[in-house]
Amino acid sequence: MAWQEVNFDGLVGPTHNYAGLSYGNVASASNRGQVANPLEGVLQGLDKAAHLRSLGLIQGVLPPHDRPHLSTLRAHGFTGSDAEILTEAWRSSPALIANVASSAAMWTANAATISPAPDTLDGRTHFTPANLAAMYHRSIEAPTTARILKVMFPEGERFTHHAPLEGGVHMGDEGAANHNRLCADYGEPGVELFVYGRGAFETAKELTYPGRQTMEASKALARQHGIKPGKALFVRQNPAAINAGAFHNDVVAVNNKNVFFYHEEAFTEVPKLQDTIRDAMDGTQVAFIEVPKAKVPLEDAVKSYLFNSQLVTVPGRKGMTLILPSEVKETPSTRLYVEELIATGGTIHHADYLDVRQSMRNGGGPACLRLRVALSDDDRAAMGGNTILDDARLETLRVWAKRHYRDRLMPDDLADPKLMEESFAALDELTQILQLGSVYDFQR
Ligand code: SUG
Repeated sequence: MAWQEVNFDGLVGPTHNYAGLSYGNVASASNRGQVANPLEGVLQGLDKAAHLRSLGLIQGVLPPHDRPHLSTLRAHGFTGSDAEILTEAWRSSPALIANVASSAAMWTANAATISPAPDTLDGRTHFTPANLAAMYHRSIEAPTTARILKVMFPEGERFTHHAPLEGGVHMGDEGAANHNRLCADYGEPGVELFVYGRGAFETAKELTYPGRQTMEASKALARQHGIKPGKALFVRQNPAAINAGAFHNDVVAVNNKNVFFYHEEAFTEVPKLQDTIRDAMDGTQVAFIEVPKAKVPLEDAVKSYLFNSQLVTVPGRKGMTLILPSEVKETPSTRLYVEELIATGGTIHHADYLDVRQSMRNGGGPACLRLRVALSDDDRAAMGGNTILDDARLETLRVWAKRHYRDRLMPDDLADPKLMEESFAALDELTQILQLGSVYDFQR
């Protein structure tokens, strides 16, 4: 049976803006208050998806969430019509509106942690939506994510869904952005590497920025997914990386199959980590590509998002391919490093650069925008909805975006009831295109 890694890219939402909501995320803080262009953002994302498809990879999408999130405002005691709720909440707290109107669900690497069937004791693919407890604007994502994933991967003999972890920031879980899966091939049993920022019950004095994921949360995920004995590994992210702005591990490390590409300072005890991974891999060779700080300082890794690239196996292409944000080319140290990497002709043979600047300005690179799911052909046949792209669906989504999205948005525009109406109309139509049913609160 053929297995593939399918990337599900989050569509940039109609309320995409720069509100500076994520403390510890350098790009989010420094672009606060800039003019955003949601239309350009969604089209850049679709171009990325189209590029991966043109390489022969299977590409899906995940829809934006309904924003402003009126259910959250109702839960805060606001009453009346939708427009009255929005107006009154804005009068009471523009910051609350910025949070409940964020389009942050587009970074689907944070949507969930997924353990594919070959890794689990019951032979099913396990999904846990991330609680994203660390940031208020993201902590409201999980219920909608859960609903969407359940439509796409129906509960049953192939797929099973867990509730997001309870326990607030103590059980902070940021999903696949802190999770790597090493394997010989996608359908072979893998080793799952969970990366956390801090212990749930410690005061992490060495952190100046939040360690969003806790060790206890990572361990709970591995337990509830029933990962085979010895195949779940746990490693702490280097506090220096978090303090430099690597708020998720996928800002300093990425892997594909048996290749692990990471910055020298991503973890504290790299030799020990390599040994642990080698032992767990039971003879499958692992290629560790460690990028030295002498060549790429941590600051440049964070600024350029070198490691927030997608590392993919392209049918018919020798070696692996990095899908990189254009910022890597514009940062001298990372441009040079990638040139050298390709020239040595080791494991990674190709570098494709893409423009996802609308997302990058909020700290979301190519890898943040995608949720990876290893699926067999039979798994894909069992999926619900219609979220896998072909050329026609890509074109439909482009036309849909051009009809509904604005090309200019400032944080103050989030108070506009017309923007809310436009967004809900766009999403209502999108659920029909993607055949997802009524997944949004405003449809229920
Ligand atoms: O959670 N930015 C997101 C970026 C997420 C990137 N994802 C991964 N690394 N996988 C975050 O910090 C900024 C929103 C704003 O400031 O308007 C934001 O939420």
